[in-house]
Amino acid sequence: MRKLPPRTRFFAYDELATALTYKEGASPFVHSLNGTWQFCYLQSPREVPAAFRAGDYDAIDWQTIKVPGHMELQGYGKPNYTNISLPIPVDPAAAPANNPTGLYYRRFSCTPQLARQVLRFDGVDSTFTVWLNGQLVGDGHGSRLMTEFDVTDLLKPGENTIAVQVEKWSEYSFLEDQDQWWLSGIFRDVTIIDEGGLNDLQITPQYQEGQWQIAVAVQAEANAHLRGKVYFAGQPVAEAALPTGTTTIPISAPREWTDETPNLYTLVVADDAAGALVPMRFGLRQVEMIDDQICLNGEPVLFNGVNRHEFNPETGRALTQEYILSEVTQIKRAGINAIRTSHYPNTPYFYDVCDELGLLVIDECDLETHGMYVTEMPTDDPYWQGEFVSRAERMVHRDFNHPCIVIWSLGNESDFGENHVAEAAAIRKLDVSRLIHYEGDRKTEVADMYSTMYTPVEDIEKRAVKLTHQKPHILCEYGHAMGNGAGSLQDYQDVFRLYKSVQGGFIWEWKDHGLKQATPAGPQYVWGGAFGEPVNDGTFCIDGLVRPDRVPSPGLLEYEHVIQPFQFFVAQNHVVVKSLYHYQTTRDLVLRWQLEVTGEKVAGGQIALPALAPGALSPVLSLELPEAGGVDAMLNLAIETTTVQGVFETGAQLASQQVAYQGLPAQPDAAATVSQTPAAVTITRGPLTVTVDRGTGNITQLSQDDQKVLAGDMALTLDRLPISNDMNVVAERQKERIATLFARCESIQMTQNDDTVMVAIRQRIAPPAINWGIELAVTLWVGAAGVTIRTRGWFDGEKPTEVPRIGYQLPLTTTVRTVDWFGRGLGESYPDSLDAAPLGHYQLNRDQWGFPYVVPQEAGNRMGVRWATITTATGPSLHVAGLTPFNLNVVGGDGQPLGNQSSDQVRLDARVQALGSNSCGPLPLPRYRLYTDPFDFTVTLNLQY
Ligand code: IPT
Repeated sequence: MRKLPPRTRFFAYDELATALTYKEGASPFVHSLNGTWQFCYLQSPREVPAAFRAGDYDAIDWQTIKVPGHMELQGYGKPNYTNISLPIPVDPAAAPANNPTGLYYRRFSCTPQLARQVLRFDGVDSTFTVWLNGQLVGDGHGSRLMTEFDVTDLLKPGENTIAVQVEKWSEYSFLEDQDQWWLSGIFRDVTIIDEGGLNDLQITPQYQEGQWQIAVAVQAEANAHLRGKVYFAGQPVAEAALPTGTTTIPISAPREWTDETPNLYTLVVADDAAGALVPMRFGLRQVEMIDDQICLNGEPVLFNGVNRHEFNPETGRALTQEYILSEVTQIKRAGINAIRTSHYPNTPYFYDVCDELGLLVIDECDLETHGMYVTEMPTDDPYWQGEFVSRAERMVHRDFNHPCIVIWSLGNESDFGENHVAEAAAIRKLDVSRLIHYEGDRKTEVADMYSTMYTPVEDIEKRAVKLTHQKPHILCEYGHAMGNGAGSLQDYQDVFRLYKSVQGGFIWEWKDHGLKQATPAGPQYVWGGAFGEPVNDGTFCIDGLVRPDRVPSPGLLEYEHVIQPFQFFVAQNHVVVKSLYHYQTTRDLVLRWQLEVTGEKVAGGQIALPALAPGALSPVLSLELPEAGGVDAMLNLAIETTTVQGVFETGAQLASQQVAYQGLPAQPDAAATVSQTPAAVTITRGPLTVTVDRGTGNITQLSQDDQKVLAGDMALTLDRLPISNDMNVVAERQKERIATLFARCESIQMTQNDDTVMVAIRQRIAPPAINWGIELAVTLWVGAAGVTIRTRGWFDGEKPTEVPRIGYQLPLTTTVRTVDWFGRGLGESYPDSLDAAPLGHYQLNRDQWGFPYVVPQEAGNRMGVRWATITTATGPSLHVAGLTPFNLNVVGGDGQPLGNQSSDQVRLDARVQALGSNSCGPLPLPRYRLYTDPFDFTVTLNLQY
């Protein structure tokens, strides 16, 4: 058999220095057959002249073609773009009678130097037959897979000839119906390689009992004596003899590979008898499921990914190394950490770049049968099983050693059936060190993760909260970036960050695949139909984050901002930066800031950021801000590099954020102290003390010089007394159990400087018995302004559609005496009843606050409040300021309208429900209703005498 079984793709070198460069062009054992070939374009294989098969090449009337390249982009036939539909009859038993066929031929000289010569095709679309010096070598298929032939006995020293016949359509076209241009020909490298005694090499990194090692599986000629030496940064770090079979080599002082720390080792296999050195790079990284999460080196992964087709607007899927390097660099610079090779194994060099730059790859099998749905999918048909399996095996063998590949994908859009089950089994037999993905496997029978496409945010949330023990969810496609789009990327990212069972996704897609064409109006990018194709899918190939020329669209800028690796927490002049990295400790970064009032810069500066461990908060950083803020004052923050870091130049911006700036409080500096017990965190600053319960995450006490203000938790609540116009919805509300919510603290993180403390709390609030809840991200600042609380919340599960209010309830130890406020007044206001309540500065005593409805019910809300001072019968008064207008109300401690209660409750609400007149008329108009959308509000509380 001349055709070699699938194996790892490797090259031999004659010197260590060139072997370590990993540049195949530097090896004397690599003979590229790329370049200009003679070419003859025919309408069908039936037209192939007998002279060609007889090896009489001079008898043929040749034109020329560039290899690698596509026939259709060099004047031979036309491109055709389809997404799902097949442009030929859906009949795999017969290729169409009109089946464009290209005959390729060239002379080359090559002097064999080592024991064996292998002819390697990296990609030919869709089937081919090859002859060397007029002798039949064999045939190949699997357009995006490698095919190798042993040609040792056919090559002659000096001049040789090679001839290849390529057919555009074959039965395999039905398995290669990806959403792309149909482009055929020899579109990847053709090479003859000299080889010594090594036949195959698989390196599996293993982490066991705190120690890294590699398992090196070698297949070699019987008489070969191979030695392996491991290099890191050019220096040898380990070595071992490599007999056929598996040898384990421990690696001491390990430098792990992750997408953030792409440390690469090179194993150089020396075959002294042959005088050949085979370098193979690897990375120390372990992919595994821990606690139902996809983990890399023990840490859960969040995929901030893109789907990437191989595409160049002039050369189609024939890409140069320079083009691949600059494109993957652009992807990495955007902060993207993962690529799905939609929907086929890529040009081999792509994985070298991902190994070097640090990108997590889902390597997808060259398999999509989408268009066959009109007849019958081949998924369960035994006829196709061998082909399904061998495609997967060829991918895994070829790409086995790349650390960047963390997941194998069985293919795309091919339903799910027995042939996928066989495919997955074949992959697991070859490689237990990676996970398996297949979106069509909805019940995750063989896939390690639940993968979906374009799932609405609400549906992701519903599953996320359903079960603790379930396979993780990833979105292999979402955010359809066709034209102007995609929207809601931040909404997706919030959900990815909130729920541990959701591990991110991959935008569809990286780039527009518009072909560049000369038109009377000059060169233009064209889409399906531009070549008169009767079956085409129009503009569905123009759906990327960048244009065909890789100019970023606004969609990419949005995505970059949404996935940026830092989060900013800000209160007044204080900033805390959180690192969202998983593996790297930051270095050489500055926080640059600028204050703008009505868009004009009034102050600015920069602060060096201390090194931040993964996931860590910075200390509280104080900015030298002017005292005055106001509604038009905006603080712009950015994090920049001060040295070259990987793909980032000095001065590169890694993250940015804008926040409103309200000005500085007048209070003096004071020392802040934190005391912690297993039950609570207590922060004291000057006379103010704030206590947070570690179990619930709620503030349980606010006190001034030991005078306690709260009689119970300051909890986020949703209920209020029903009004008469609620009479028809009360029963429903009871079923939703909004009045009895349980709070649970999921995490609490703290940071501080001398006079300010920040606490970041994650909470979950949920009713008993039924399936919905609210995820809360609360940041609490104790500083000169008092306690600033930013609360962001997301409803999830089978959530109620509407709720009566969303906000904090502060049960006081005493009663309210007076309320002084700036907001709507003098009387109460609700979203659909506020015309008689203009904004102003008002003051009322407790007995004037709520309207005494004859039937007791909700009353007294004031909308649009900017600040309020609430004095009490005994103890300190409470001052509240909102970053944006909030709702204020005072009711009795028992939740009833104010009367003769002995203590009261203050409510600070983000939003309240409207009134309507549904007791005998309509519900509130939709535009006034309080839907259970995500919310975000900030209030600052201070106590004073
Ligand atoms: C999905 C395909 O997987 C992808 O290749 C692309 O065609 C995308 O649609 C549309 O641009 S499949 C679709 C049926 C959701």
